[in-house]
Amino acid sequence: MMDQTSFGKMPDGELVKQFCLTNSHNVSVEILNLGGIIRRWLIPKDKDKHTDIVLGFDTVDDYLSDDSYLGALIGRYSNRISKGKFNLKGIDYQTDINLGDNCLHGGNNGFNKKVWKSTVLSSGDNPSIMLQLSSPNDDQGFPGTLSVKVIYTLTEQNSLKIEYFATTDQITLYNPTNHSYFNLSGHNSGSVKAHEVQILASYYTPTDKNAIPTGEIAKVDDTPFDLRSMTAISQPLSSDHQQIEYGNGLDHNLCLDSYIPHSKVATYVGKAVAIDTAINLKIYTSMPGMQVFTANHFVNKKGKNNTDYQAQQGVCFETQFYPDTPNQPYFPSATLEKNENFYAITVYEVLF
Ligand code: G6D
Repeated sequence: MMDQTSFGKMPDGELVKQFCLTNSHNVSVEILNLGGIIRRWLIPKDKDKHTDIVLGFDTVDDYLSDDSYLGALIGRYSNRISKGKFNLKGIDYQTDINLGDNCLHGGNNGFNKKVWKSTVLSSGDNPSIMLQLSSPNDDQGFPGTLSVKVIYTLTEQNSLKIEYFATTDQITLYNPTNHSYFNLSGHNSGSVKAHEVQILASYYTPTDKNAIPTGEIAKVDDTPFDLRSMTAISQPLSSDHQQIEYGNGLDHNLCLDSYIPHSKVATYVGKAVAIDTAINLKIYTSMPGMQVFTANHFVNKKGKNNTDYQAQQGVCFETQFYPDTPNQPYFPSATLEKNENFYAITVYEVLF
């Protein structure tokens, strides 16, 4: 089922629409055409009650003034590019700088702040919405006109499928993700420290104190990033490992063991479980990396239903290419060639 409502207006008056996708098990996902934001994800509980498993806001202004990308589609480049600089085929580029002296999540006016063209693809079983965006040449300093399409589908197996498509008229970078903050006990239930997680990654990319990768692809063995067996999030968060100190918690890219270049198949890469609600989230993707981030900087962030979000109130599983890839020759390439057809898929399956 698909229900379309008005969510609000942009400063220039453009309408922001909300699409509520509901399946036959009464799971609902609310998606905005602003930034492709996942605003609510409702898991049925008792009669007429539900658990909302993602953090979010209640107004357009809250989303436009947010610096944490709650629920948003990210582009052109998820995570960081060191000093916003990179070179493609001998040409140097400089992107917008919006975090220290680096570029984060495609610059200050990234895809999360854009109103995407929206088309309902299916309003019956497996409700589906297509969002499209044309990013012009030199948008935030990135080369080429990039035509992007993202299709969200809520399946009868309680999975949200996110498919990314893109083409460009000249060589560029493209590294998309969705930046949802999950709390499987409920967005307003406090810390996710008691969640248990598993991530099938034998390596990770250590960073400097500004979250820029050193270039090393390091083994997770004997580090807080070894999440290959179910681990309470509190465990890595309580580590005195230098990388945890740099991130002020978990805020690192894990190198997924399943990655096969140019694969179009979403492979199981991990899961999270809330012990109190027994809600499970399984993650599948075709992408090479996943930034695991525990909202370490939140302080009284006013969210939905007047909830104050604090540090570690959500956990992100941002499937993506590695950070700063254009400057790291040994990282899987995030370069998109002229007229190449980009495709990536991530699936979040909820069991309850
Ligand atoms: C912080 O380092 C983190 C990023 O990974 C995250 O995406 C952002 O907050 C919202 O900068």
